[in-house]
Amino acid sequence: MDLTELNKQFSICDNGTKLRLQSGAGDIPQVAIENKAAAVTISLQGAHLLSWIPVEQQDVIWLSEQASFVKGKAVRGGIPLCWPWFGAHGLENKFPAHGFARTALWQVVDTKVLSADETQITFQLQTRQLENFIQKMWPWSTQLEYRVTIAKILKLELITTNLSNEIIQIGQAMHTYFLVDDVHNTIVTGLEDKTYLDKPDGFKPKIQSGPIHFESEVDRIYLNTAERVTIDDQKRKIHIRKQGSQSTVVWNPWHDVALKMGDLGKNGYRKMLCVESANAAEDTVRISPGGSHSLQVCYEVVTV
Ligand code: TA6
Repeated sequence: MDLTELNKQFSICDNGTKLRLQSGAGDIPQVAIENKAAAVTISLQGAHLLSWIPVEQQDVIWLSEQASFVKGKAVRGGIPLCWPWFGAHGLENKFPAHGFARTALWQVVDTKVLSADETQITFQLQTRQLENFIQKMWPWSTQLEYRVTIAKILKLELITTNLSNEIIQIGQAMHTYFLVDDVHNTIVTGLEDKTYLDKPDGFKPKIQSGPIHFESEVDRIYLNTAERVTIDDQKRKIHIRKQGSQSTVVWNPWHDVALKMGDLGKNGYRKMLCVESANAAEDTVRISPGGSHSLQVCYEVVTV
């Protein structure tokens, strides 16, 4: 990827807005964007957002101090895009967990200044252009467009367009790792009384009683959940609103699982919490030939 050429086409330097493509860790290209309201860094591998810092805030996104930046390897933290399946593949256990979009190299196709405090960048991934081994896992020609609007409220939209002649079925998630002050003192509201599938207990269905507290491993898919969810770590609240998603995943591996995973960093589990806007479990999306599906998510931070 020729960064000079990309910068000629897409860089911005305009009255407080700066957008620049640069070489990131592991020599993986990334884009840094800054305007009057916020700053982000997004890796082109996976169109993976690594950081979102609204003005006068600390980062809203957690990135492991032990995250490895290696071509073709998923990064621990940030906002991985799980697509075209969520979790383990339904039939083939050799296929990578959470699909292949998070490790593929995406193209930048558009950058725009919407105002002094709102900048938009669009990434694209065409499955037809990917390596043969990926096309064997996913033989349907599909286009993904990921539009990120950097502002006081971060807006993310992932549009899947089916370019094949068959109906396709996808699962997906914005597998966002939020930075929390301490997960022990953090609660999640908005999922009360909802049914969830409890992964550590063999995906047994259970009912959520009250807000979610974190005292041990939590790995759950909440079903039929389209409403606003809030993370409250006693220092700030993060509101999550979404469209095109009927399931919400809440995950913290806790101490022992984190230790086995090996890339969460010392006590990293205390500082991270994944609340994922998903199409997971029974909530898969069927898209007709020529049709599209849009998953939209926005994050807003309110200081307590
Ligand atoms: O979204 C929760 C989850 O599916 C967990 O079960 C957990 O293992 C996690 O994602 C991380 O997956 P990864 O493939 O990134 O190691």
